[in-house]
Amino acid sequence: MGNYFQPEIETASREKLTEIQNKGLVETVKRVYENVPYYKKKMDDLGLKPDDIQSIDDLHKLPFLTKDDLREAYPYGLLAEPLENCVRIQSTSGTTGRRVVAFYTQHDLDLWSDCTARAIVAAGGTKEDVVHVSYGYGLFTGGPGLNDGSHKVGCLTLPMSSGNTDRQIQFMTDLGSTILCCTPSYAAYLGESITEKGLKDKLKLKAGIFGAEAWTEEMRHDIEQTLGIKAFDIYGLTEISGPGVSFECEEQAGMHINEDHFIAEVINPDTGEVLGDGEKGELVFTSIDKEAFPLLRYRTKDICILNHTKCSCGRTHVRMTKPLGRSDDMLIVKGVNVFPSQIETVLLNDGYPANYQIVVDRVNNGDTIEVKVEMTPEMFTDELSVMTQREKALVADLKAMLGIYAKVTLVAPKSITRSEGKAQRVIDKRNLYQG
Ligand code: DLL
Repeated sequence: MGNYFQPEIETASREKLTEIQNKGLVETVKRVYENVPYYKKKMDDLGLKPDDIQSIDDLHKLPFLTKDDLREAYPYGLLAEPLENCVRIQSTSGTTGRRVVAFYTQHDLDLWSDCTARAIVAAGGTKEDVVHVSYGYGLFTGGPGLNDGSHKVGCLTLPMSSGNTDRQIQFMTDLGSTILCCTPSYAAYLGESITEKGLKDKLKLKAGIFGAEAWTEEMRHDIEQTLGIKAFDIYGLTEISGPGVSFECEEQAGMHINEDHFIAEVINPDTGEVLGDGEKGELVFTSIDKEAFPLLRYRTKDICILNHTKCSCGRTHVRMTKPLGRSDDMLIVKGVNVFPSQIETVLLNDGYPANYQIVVDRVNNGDTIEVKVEMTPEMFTDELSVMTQREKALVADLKAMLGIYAKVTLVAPKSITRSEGKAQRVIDKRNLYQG
C-alpha cells in the first residue's frame, strides 16, 4: 500500500472529491466575477452569471482561457486579490512574446507545497531523507516548488539550483543525498559525469523526481540504470502553480492530479469538446482554491489521456499520462507530424545516449530534418565503413517510426552541449525565414 502525505484527501472517495470540487468551483467563479474585470467581461459577453455555475457539471459553460489571454492581461489583469495580500511571483521562461507572471498569497504557497510534499512522499520520501534540489531557483518554479515541499515533509533540503556539476556531485556524495530533483536531461548529465568519475558507489540516492520537460520511458530506464534509483515523473506549469499539479506514485502508472485543488479536463483541441477517459486531447485545468491567481479552464497545450480508475497504490485522484507532446511541440515536416519523443525512443532503443539535437530546415522549398546524435565512447571509431553502417541502420529505424527520411549525423562523444535545465532539443530554422 502507498505512502501518503494527506491520506484523507489522497484516497478520498469520488463523492467526497466531487463535493470539494463543486464547492471550490462555485466559490472561485463568484470571486473572480466580482474581483477580476477581465473575467467579468468574458462571462458577461457570453451572458453568463456566477449563479449559472452550480457544480462541476456546469464547468463546460465557462469560456476557455489561453496563454494569449494571460499575455494580454499582463501583468496585473488577472489578479484576484489586492496586491498587499500577495507575497510572491514566479514566471515562465517565455522565449517569445511577453512572459507570464503568476502571483501567490501565503495560502497559495502552502497549497503548492502540499502538492510537492505529496510528490516527495509518493516517491518514498520521509523526514529521514536528504533531498537534493537541482532545479533552477528564481523565477522558475522547479527549485522553489520542490524546496518547500521537501521542508514540509521534514527532509534535509539541499537548495543546489542548477549548474556547477562538480559541486553538485561533491555535495551529493559528501552529504549523502537520497532523493534527486531536477530535469530528466540534467539527471542524465549528472549520471554521465558520476560514471566518468567512478563515483557511483559513493551515492546514497534511491529516488529521483524528474519533470518540467518531455522524457520517454526509454530515458527513464537509462537514468534508473545509471544512477541506481527509481525515477518518478512530476508535472506542472507556472500558470497553475508549478511542479506538483500531478505526480507519479510507486506504481509509475500515470501521474495523480491533485484534484482537491485542480479540476482536470481533456478536450478536443480543435472543437473544444470535452473528451472521456482514454481519449487523447488537450489538458485543461481549473483551480478551485487559489486566492491570487485562480485560472478557469486554462488550456495547457499539453496532449494527454485521463484515467479515473483507482490506482493500486490506493490513491483515488485521476491519473494523466505523461504529456504525449505539446500541441505546439509537434513538428510538421514534409507534411508529416513528427514528435521529438518518437525520435528519442528510436535513439535510446538503438543504444545511443539521450544527447541529440533535431535540426529542421527548408532547402529549395522542401523541408529537411537532421538528427545529430552523439556516440558513446565505446561506439566511437575512425573506421568510416562502421560509421556509415551505423548511420544507415539509424536512418532505417527512424524512417520506420516517422514515415519520412531523416538525415543522421553521428557526432563525437561530448560534442552536444549538456543542459542544466530544460533541454533545447529542436532547432527549427524554418522559423527564421518567417516575416
Ligand atoms: O516546468 C514546472 C515544473 C517544474 C514541472 C519542475 C515539473 C518539475 P513551466 O516552465 O511553466 O513549468 O513549463 C510548463 O512544461 O506545460 C509541459 O509542457 C512541460 N512539462 C512540465 N512537466 C512535464 C513533464 C514547469 N513531467 C510546461 N513531462 C508544461 C513533460 C512537462 N512535460
